[in-house]
Amino acid sequence: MIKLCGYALSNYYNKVKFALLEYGIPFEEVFVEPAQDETVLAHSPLGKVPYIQTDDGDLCESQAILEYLAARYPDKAIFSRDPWEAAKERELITFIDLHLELVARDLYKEAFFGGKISDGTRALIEKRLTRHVAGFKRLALFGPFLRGERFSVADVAGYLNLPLVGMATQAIYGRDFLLDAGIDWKSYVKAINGRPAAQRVTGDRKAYIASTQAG
Ligand SMILES: N[C@@H](CCC(=O)N[C@@H](CS)C(=O)NCC(=O)O)C(=O)O
Repeated sequence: MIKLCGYALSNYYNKVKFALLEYGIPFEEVFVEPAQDETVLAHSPLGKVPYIQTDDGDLCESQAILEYLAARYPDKAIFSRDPWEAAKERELITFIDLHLELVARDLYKEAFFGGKISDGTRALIEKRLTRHVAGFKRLALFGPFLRGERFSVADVAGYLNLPLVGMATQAIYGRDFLLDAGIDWKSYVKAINGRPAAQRVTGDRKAYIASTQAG
């Protein structure tokens, strides 16, 4: 059985976990925190989570993992069977993970972890995100899902990453760049919250946060 290694605070761990649950692929979770030591580096070359362990070996990078799962379990139809639709799902995931979340990530140190970012970083990220949010708005349908009426794998990335972009920009700039651009990510998240896979992922994240605060 696939072992999913990482922890419930990680949005990319949760992206893979959501997909495994949503598409009914059996897996077990192994608690691993990111680290620059050999215990993690031996499995995930940058010391990041998530990674999976399979009979063939280790695999990191959440999108590579989703692509592997899609190829390994074709009957689960993780991506749409229609090639165009599947490509549009991949396009959206790239926008969310690369053009939005990865850019906003440079804000997290100050937005979520009590650190400080430089004025240069603040200005650079504002410029980049403003352009990328506008581009994403042209692409995403929000009907209510990213591709329209039907939930797709793109919504797995959207559910986990759009709130981080909204909350981080709110914390640093005093305005939520997504809401400001007319992207109502809060209603979008609500539309997905009812899914059992989303409930499990969100419940586990909250339980993890509560356990760290208690201890
Ligand atoms: N592109 C990677 C990103 C993974 C990632 O950044 N994971 C974070 C946790 S959410 C991590 O391990 N950070 C530790 C580090 O960057 O050293 C993916 O899609 O899996």
